[in-house]
Amino acid sequence: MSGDRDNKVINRRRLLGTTAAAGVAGAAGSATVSQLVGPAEAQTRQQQQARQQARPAQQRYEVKPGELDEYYVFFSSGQSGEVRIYGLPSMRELMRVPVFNRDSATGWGQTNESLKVLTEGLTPESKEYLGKISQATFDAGDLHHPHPSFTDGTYDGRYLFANDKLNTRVCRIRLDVMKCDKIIQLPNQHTVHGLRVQKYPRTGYVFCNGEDRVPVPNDGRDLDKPENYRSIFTAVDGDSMGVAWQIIVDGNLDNVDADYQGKYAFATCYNSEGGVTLADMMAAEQDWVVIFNLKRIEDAVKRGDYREIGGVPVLDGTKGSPFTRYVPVPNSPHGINTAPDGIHVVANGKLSPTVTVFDVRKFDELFEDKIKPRDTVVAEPELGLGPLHTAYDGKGNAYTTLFIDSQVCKWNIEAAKRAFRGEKVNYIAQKLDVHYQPGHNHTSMGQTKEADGKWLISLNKFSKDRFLNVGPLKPENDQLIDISGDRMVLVHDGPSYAEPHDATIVHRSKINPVHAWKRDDPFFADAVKQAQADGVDLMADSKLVRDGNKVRVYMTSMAPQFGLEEFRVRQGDEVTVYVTNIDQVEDLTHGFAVINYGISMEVPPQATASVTFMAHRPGVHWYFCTWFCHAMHMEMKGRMLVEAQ
Ligand code: CUK
Ligand code: CUA
Repeated sequence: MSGDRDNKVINRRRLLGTTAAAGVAGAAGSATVSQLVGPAEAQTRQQQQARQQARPAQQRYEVKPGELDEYYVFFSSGQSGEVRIYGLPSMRELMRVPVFNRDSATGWGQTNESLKVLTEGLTPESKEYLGKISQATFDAGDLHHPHPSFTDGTYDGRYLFANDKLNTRVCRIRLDVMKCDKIIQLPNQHTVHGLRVQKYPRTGYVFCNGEDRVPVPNDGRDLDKPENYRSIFTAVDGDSMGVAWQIIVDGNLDNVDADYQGKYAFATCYNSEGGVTLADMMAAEQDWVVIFNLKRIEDAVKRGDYREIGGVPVLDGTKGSPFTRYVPVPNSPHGINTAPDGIHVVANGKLSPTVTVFDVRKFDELFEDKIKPRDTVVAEPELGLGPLHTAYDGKGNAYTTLFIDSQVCKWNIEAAKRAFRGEKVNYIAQKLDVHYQPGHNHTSMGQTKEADGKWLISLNKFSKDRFLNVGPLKPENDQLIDISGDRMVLVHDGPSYAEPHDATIVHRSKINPVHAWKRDDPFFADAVKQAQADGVDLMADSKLVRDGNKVRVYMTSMAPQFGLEEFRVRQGDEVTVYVTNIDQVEDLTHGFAVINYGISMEVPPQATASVTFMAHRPGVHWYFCTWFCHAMHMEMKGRMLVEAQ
């Protein structure tokens, strides 16, 4: 047993550099690295690298003190459960938006306002489970894919949507205040992995890939009958944040994207085998991309041509259905990305060194059964080992991450199509080493029709030796690459905490956040309503309202003073504290925290925040401001006096 375990402890570099490569090369038909890149290129790679290092960037990437970045980057944080906002090209972290995590600074997961967002969209099954373990909500998540809303093929600055792979949730972040305002947990589906939004005419739909296959409903039936497991694709309505429809498919869904015509969504599928072990899932030589016909699905939903399961309409999109088409592609595809030309869609091979290029204009004929599924494929270039995701510059070039080769491959779509038709042409423009093992990559505005071809970031899963050693757990490495010239030039290494999967680079002209909250904001409307009922003017009054053993404490905050310097409650009271920040000054955030009660929350300018807790411990408990707001910030405090009962 222990010997067995020892055998499994494999050096990471070896695992990634040798074992995985051998496995993949095997799956790809025994191609070696030199076969893939050509012996000449393998030989000159070192010289090339030296040249790459020496080559100057075409664009300025230093952002001097006091200067502003040209782009926002919305990074996911994987198992940290939050969204992070960076500036590009500086790669400075500007803000974190807590979503599926519990956040100490802001009180996300503790304040009444955040708990409403975190609980109202849970399924009845989850609410029951959480009740049994005395938890209000899940306090962990796995956020992979952050994507802003579109109007007419480009970002409109309204929302950002993201998935939670851990608890099958989808969130919406308001880009005016950079806070999450809606979370929905999807019924029937088991995890949400791939997530992209409708690009045209607008978002519209948020497309959510169910990755794992389970019995539907998943209530204890068919445990040992994997052949009865199903995976589900969901379209969420981005305006109402409700489920518009779901559709059952064959195979595990991985990533998804949508067209620029508003007609189709498409997802990569692996495990066409329907296996439940690694060996089973890798058995077949081919998996597929599944294409969803939105119009046909919508018509069926209108006709009532569906089953209602878990309170939502569920359609059957398995093989042979009118709603879907399955296009065979090499084993275990991963990312799928629509090009800004509105025509090409690339599915990335992962276990195959190839990517598969589709022409969306052929999908109409495919659904009319005038052509075969593979007739929609217009190129299948061989790029290198472990292609995972592809980004675009809007000039006809594509940039594909090669996980195992630790490279980004720049290639030309038209040239790849010519090669596919049998011409002898070299479609690979350049391979750039990245450090190390890239997953997603993203170009500036590259996911829109306004791709500008300026910057590329490579989100690398390993940093290894690129930073000072911080112990066994190391940061990821998000690298910035200048793509404005003929050649890619690496300009910046950016360490990041666990674990960005995906990112979106949005030009700053698209986003216009406010500086202070508006008093009529729906985010704290419940507090405003309660205050009205209690005859309290939140902007002026500080007082305590007793309602049996429930106590509502209202106070203003204005640097450096809370509206109340003390309040008195009885042991066992349920206390709700509402703090309203009446400061008008930009960036003047206060906080409210209670010592030895674990209570802490942010109160930004012109906002009201509230928190409810039990006054269990008698005695003197100081509350204080957590945000350094004034020269007298240390004195911004008061006493909660809890009388023993
Ligand atoms: S996935 Cu992580 S590298 Cu969740 Cu988009 Cu491809
Ligand atoms: Cu208010 Cu510090």
